[in-house]
Amino acid sequence: MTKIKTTTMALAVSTALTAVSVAPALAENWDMPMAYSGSNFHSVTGAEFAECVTTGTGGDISITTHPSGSLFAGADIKRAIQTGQVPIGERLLSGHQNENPIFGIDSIPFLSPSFDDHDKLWNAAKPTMEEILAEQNLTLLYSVPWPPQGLYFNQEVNAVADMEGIKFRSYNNATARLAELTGMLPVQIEAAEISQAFATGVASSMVSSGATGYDRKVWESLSHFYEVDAWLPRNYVMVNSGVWDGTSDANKNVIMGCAKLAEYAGTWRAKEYTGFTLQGLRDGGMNVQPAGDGLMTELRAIGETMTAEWLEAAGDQGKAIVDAYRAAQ
Ligand code: PCA
Repeated sequence: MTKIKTTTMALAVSTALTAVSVAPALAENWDMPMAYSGSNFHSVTGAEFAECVTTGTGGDISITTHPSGSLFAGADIKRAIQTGQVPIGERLLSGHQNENPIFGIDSIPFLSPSFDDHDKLWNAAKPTMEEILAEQNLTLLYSVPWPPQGLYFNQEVNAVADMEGIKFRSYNNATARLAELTGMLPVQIEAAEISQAFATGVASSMVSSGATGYDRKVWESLSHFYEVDAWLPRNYVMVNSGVWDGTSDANKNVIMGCAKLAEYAGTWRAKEYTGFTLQGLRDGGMNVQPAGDGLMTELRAIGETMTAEWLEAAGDQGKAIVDAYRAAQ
């Protein structure tokens, strides 16, 4: 009798356990803060990624994007993911170069000025970047470059001497350093705030892509864009590693598949958007042209100084990435 009872109970317990293990996981909603405007190609790519995950996991995980820094301002997004305030988000990682110089690998002037070069730099840097992020409780899902960076002004500029004393909007350490080395006055401002900053005279120049100038309609305040192709910074979509570890293998596979698609589509858009947005600046009334030879020579010399400074700060780890990149060229 006792034996039967035990067996019955064991059966009941194992049935209950089976029932638990096959029960559908509770549907989760992941809020995904993003720093740039909803119409920006990174945000469009992020929204498609979110939809892909929501559909692909059968609604187990639905992702809601929050562009324009509406949930967290750009500068706060990384910390919010690290500390689990949100499970996932997108950030321009070079904005955190003061935590680790390696985060600034994509903002070294003239090191990798084209999409093809930049791809090689990214391949060389990716394993180290993933390790550093893992130490910070972050798992990298995908990363998409911005179009090449050029200089915006509200006047004609033919030489570094013409920049003296101009208020310059910066978005990371490298851009602030560029301002210092050209005699300008850096003020750090998120992209979401720049239309207002230019309209009110808080700044009247910046280095950025045609994409950001176009998204923020900067022709309302600025007159010139000089194509410099200084570097291509990247945005990164990261997930909190604890959340990631708690995600089923099946759902991880779906998310990684969606991430690959997003990286491909986002990179393609960045390339397409380069010409499209420069034309948009022209249509807005701006003078858009390559920087003159004299200015480029001066900027290249500044680039060499900044490359040396970065290599010094980033030590062996940084040198290994740059060596691997140069070997792949
Ligand atoms: N736009 C972003 C970063 C690089 C870019 O092209 C910005 O200006 O904030």
